[in-house]
Amino acid sequence: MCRVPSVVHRANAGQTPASDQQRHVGVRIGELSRRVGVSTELLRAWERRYQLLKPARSPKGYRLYSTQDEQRIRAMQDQLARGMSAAEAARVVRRPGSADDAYSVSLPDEDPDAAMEHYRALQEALEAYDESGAQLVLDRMLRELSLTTVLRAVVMPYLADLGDRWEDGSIDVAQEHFASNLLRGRLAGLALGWGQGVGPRAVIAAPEGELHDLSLMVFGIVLNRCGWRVTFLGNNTPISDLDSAVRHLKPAVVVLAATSSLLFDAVADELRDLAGRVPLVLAGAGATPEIVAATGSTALRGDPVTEALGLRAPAQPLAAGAGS
Ligand code: B12
Repeated sequence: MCRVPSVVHRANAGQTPASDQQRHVGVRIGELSRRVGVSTELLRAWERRYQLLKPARSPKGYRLYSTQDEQRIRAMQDQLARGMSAAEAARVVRRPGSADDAYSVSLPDEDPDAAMEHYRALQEALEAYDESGAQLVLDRMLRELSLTTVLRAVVMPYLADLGDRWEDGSIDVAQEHFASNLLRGRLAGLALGWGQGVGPRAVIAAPEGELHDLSLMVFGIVLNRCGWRVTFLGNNTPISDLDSAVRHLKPAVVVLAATSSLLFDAVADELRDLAGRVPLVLAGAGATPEIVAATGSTALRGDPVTEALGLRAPAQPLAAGAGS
């Protein structure tokens, strides 16, 4: 399922479109809208008029949108940017073997019912501050589902929902902190030894001011399972210190993630300089097309698991001077 061939970019060719059966626990429309930068009204219109989205239902009847829904919207945005009408774009995106596939990595073992059951058990334990209960659910999940399914179909949607419910006041900061810290501990366990091996090295970090690093950890864990060596600098990394690490380690790629483009903007000159010496990839909601163009970097627009499965190592050695 992993790809580690020639150049740093999305691996699109030869992937199978994900079927409806492979769809999994998802996010609500507000979170989907935030991720893709499309209003909820427009998303509803695309769902209604073009059947672009195929949400599942939560036990309470909320529509839950999957990674594949998110990918279809991104493909739709690409088609619209090429000047197509919405109806034409939707037709292209829905067509088998189309642009939609370029954003899909099928995870055939993703079983929506199994994932949903684990998701509910995890949510119940975490939000009751039941540490041992939550650890047992995670143990069971890791025995019964693949790692990519646990991360992509349970942990990430759970984190997104946690944020939604924190925002609307249905859980408080204490519950959010308890849950995200417990999950962070488990991710740290899964990450053990990710710097070892003989594969290409990726340096992954979040820029100064960014405290969110769980998505980067998920990305690094899957990347390592795909044969990469991962050097994780974590959140709030000053750009000068990132630069020192890059000179020392001479990685094949540097991946930076941020929730806001302002954090990339603040170090845009330094990022442009870095991108001249090493393949630089920006990710997360902060990786806007503007900052990507301004810094000469590339972007990963999908979720951390899908993107880690598709990341390719560069064909060229580092530019002269990268390690000096
Ligand atoms: C846990 C959490 C925290 C923890 C972080 C702990 C940690 N070590 O990471 C703490 C408590 C520190 C925190 C702090 C804050 N948080 Co917070 N947090 C979250 C929460 C619940 C989960 C974050 C997470 O890991 N998500 C999992 C990732 C996978 O999902 P995602 O971030 O949506 O990313 C998607 C894409 O952008 C992409 N992606 C993201 N990163 C990467 C990286 C790579 C490599 C790739 C390929 C893709 C990728 O993949 C995802 C799926 O498509 C989110 C809710 C949410 N929706 O995510 C809020 C959330 C991110 N936080 C939010 C806010 C507002 C804050 C605070 C400002 C709160 C405050 N008032 O203090 C601070 C900001 C601190 C700072 N300076 O950074 C908002 C951000 C809104 C915005 N657009 O900016 C969110 C969305 C909550 C909400 N619904 O309002 N937070």
